[in-house]
Amino acid sequence: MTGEQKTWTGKAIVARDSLANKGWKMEEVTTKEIKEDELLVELVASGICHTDIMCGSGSGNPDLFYYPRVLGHEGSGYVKAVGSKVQIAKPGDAVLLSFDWCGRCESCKGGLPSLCYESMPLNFGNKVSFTSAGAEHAGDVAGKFFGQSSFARYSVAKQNSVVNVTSLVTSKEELQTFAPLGCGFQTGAGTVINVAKATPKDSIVVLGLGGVGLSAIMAAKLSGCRTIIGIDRVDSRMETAKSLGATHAIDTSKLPDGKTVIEAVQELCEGAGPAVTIDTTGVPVLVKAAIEMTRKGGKIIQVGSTPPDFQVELPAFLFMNSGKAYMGAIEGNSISSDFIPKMISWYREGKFPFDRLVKLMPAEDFERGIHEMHTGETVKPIITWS
Ligand code: CXF
Ligand code: ZN
Repeated sequence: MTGEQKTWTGKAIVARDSLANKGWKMEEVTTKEIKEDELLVELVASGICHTDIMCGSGSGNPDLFYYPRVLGHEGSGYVKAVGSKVQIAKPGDAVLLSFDWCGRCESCKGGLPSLCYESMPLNFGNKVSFTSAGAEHAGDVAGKFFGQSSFARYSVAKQNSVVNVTSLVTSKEELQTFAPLGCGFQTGAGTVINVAKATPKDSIVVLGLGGVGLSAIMAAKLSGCRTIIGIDRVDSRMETAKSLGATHAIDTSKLPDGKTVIEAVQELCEGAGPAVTIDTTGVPVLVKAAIEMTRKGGKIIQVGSTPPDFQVELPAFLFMNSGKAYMGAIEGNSISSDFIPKMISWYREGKFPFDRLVKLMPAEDFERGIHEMHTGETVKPIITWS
């Protein structure tokens, strides 16, 4: 490890119980010493993603829901110290946090680190990164969610979850705005570009117009898709989708009497349906509709987290005859160190204006950010640490 200082103390959002039980608290924690393949990052900002809320909201499955822990997996900051085997960054470098991958498994070796057998999807975290000094709660606190746990002023990050953007950012303020690139924006854009490989010949439907869905809309526009349909039930998001390139927006709360969302979509797509349908909602009724509305030979890509026990039932014979493919994708099949620089260059060219989706607020206001994300007032809350 380079540098003298071995541990850092600062604020973190510690989930001691589920969010619904008001179990997320701002506390002072001290980082554990970094290992040879880890970095100590001073966060300047963290994006809030639904996966943080999902993993910090439940109980029952101890692999998924355990406390106390620091969540957060979208983040940006500056490196304070690096372990002896870290090659990707040095103290002072600007970095974005994304997801961890092992580099040894068949997925990683095959260029699909987001499908890492060791680190993803739900085997992240559960490793101690912090100690809390608070008299009320002294003791160890888990970190390394997605390899890093970004909801802290100082955090320990596995080297593979870190992307060096020193040469790509111009200021601390810009670095703060870039915080969500490592998950939400990469997931939406990567699903269209890397998974669907959408082209101008394709019509595309995106269900759910949050950070992931609206990034998918921007990427569909970037890919020249001929018909781009956004579906949601929050008015302002419909407008945002259109201003980002959607050719149509469907408000499911305002469908004319008797018309289903499936009919509404198919009417806009030559009666046959879209070639690509991306579900970012995880809402069972919409997942079923997504599969049905898609044209023969089309792809349905599941990106939103459904309730864990929800099962999709398919009539196998008819489904075979439809030639459709229902598939899952995580993080848009992205290799973050390639895809994040690409998103930044599209942003610079005005083709991926993700800054229009974010709202910055002090880390102490995290509950407001979560609330505004749920009501639809804010697409992507970013909490700032300094
Ligand atoms: C997650 C969705 C749940 C599985 C891991 C990846 N994506 C973004 O947060
Ligand atoms: Zn996420």
